[in-house]
Amino acid sequence: MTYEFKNKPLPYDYDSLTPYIDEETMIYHHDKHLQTYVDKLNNALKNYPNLHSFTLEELLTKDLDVNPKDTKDIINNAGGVFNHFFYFDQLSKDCNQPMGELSHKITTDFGSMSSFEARIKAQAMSVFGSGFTWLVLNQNGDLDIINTSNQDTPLSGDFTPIITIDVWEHAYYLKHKNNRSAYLDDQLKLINYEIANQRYMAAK
Ligand code: MN3
Repeated sequence: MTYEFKNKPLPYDYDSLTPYIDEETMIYHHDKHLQTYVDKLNNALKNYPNLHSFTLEELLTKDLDVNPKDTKDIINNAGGVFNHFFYFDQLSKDCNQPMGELSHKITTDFGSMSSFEARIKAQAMSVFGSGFTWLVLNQNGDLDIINTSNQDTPLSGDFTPIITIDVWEHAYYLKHKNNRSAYLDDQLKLINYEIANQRYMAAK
């Protein structure tokens, strides 16, 4: 996908993640928050036809030939779109068991599935302000858990993302209020490990 960017429909119904994430949260998160990043990104790119053939990944990793005052606007909003596509694509109630080679790799690198879940939850609890927590593959071919701030992505570093958790309050405040811990427990029941395994196989 390149300019002009469009919001992707969710690959499932807005209410299909209940009771872990409620329908209203999904409607606001996808139709309002994500749509705003899409609109702002298109607006920021409007006057840069030299960037209209760039994918999100290219916008986020290449040196952009733009007026320096516009760089942040483009990067922040491209990050917002990338992060949310990545997040929404991997949510499901039905594929919550680790599978394939990723399952073995999680056990090898973290000891067990439960210690992996404890690690990623603790990392997400430690996000100060707004951001995302990621399971990534690092350059040594090992799994790592990292945080990014605001709408930064792991793409600019030396990582390939496998799983992400949106830790912005807009991802959970309507249902879980200020209880991030309860949100994360619910979130861990929604990881689509079929998608995660596909991402891992493509990355390694
Ligand atoms: Mn979000």
